[in-house]
Amino acid sequence: MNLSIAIVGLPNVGKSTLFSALTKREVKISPIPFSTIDPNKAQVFVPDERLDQLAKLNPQSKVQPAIIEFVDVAGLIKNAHKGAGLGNQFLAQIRECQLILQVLRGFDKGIENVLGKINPQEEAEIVNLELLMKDLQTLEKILQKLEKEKDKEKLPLLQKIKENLEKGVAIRDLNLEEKEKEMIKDYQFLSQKPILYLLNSSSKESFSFPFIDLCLDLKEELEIGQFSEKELKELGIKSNLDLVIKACYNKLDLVTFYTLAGKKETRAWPLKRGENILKAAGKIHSQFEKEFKRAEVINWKELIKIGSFEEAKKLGKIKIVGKDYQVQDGDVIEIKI
Ligand SMILES: Nc1nc2c(ncn2[C@@H]2O[C@H](COP(=O)(O)OP(=O)(O)OP(=O)(O)O)[C@@H](O)[C@H]2O)c(=O)[nH]1
Ligand SMILES: [Mg+2]
Repeated sequence: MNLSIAIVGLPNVGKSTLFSALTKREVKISPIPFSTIDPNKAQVFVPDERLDQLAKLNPQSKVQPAIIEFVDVAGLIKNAHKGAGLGNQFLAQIRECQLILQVLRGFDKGIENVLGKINPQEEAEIVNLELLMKDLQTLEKILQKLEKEKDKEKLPLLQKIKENLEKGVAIRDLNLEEKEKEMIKDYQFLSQKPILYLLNSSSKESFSFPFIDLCLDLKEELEIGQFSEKELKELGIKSNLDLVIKACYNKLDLVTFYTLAGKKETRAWPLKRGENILKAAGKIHSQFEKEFKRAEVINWKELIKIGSFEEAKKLGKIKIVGKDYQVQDGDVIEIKI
């Protein structure tokens, strides 16, 4: 499964600028609203200091960070769910993603502003409402079907969700139980997806919006990307894009585990928090999942302190675990088949 993040927002807020800065891809960036029509997609490595330290234990090994995908979605405006602007098509693209990253306009120079003013709060509300309305449309169809089938299990839950959506409450704010989340998982409701807010501005000071998670000058970030590491050092500037990637990764509610592949490859893997080691094994190779016997596990920090997996074994510091073991963030794992 790809871990995908949808970059969403009103037209001309800097979504493609962010995408290009993050992924180093050249895409259409233009002052004309609705420049992006077909989504841009690209993968980026997740910066990880723990992986860098682990890699030093086996300097010959290939280093493979975890990967996440960003999707630059077309701009949306009020009533997009009814077809306004570019309409409905972008909503399907968000459905495929696990996280929404909304870019909010904070810069106010020269470029047409579709909203007519700088107002991050209103931009956030417009997008939220569109997600909600789209969910309501989806829900109507599901309810019709379930009513026909005289479903007893899901109907009450979906009716509760519908009532809340009608009151303007997003599914992510409903505090659903795990069991309930599981029941609606396959519908991939848009307003259930976690959301992060990024203000495109050099300073957060003129805005008092506590909901804003990140504040970056995206045009500047794109320009910084043109410089080499050496030039950046000389100029005394640095990119803040790592903060965006890390914030997204953290918001996806994952843990990271590591493998050393017999010193050949030091690799970071994302796993949903709470999943067991059999799932982790399946991520590495389907054969590992099928033929899993046991696994050897040590925390990354402890491994670094000791210096090698073999030495840790001699010292009795490696845990032997079975298939139900719940993977912990920072575990270094070796699967035995
Ligand atoms: N001054 C300034 N201009 C910016 C900034 N970020 C983006 N722009 C400009 O704003 C215009 C729109 O940027 P895009 O990245 O194409 O915006 P978008 O959100 O992808 O727009 P659509 O694809 O039309 O929805 C471009 O001319 C950018 O150069 C910024 O931080 N400051
Ligand atoms: Mg664009």
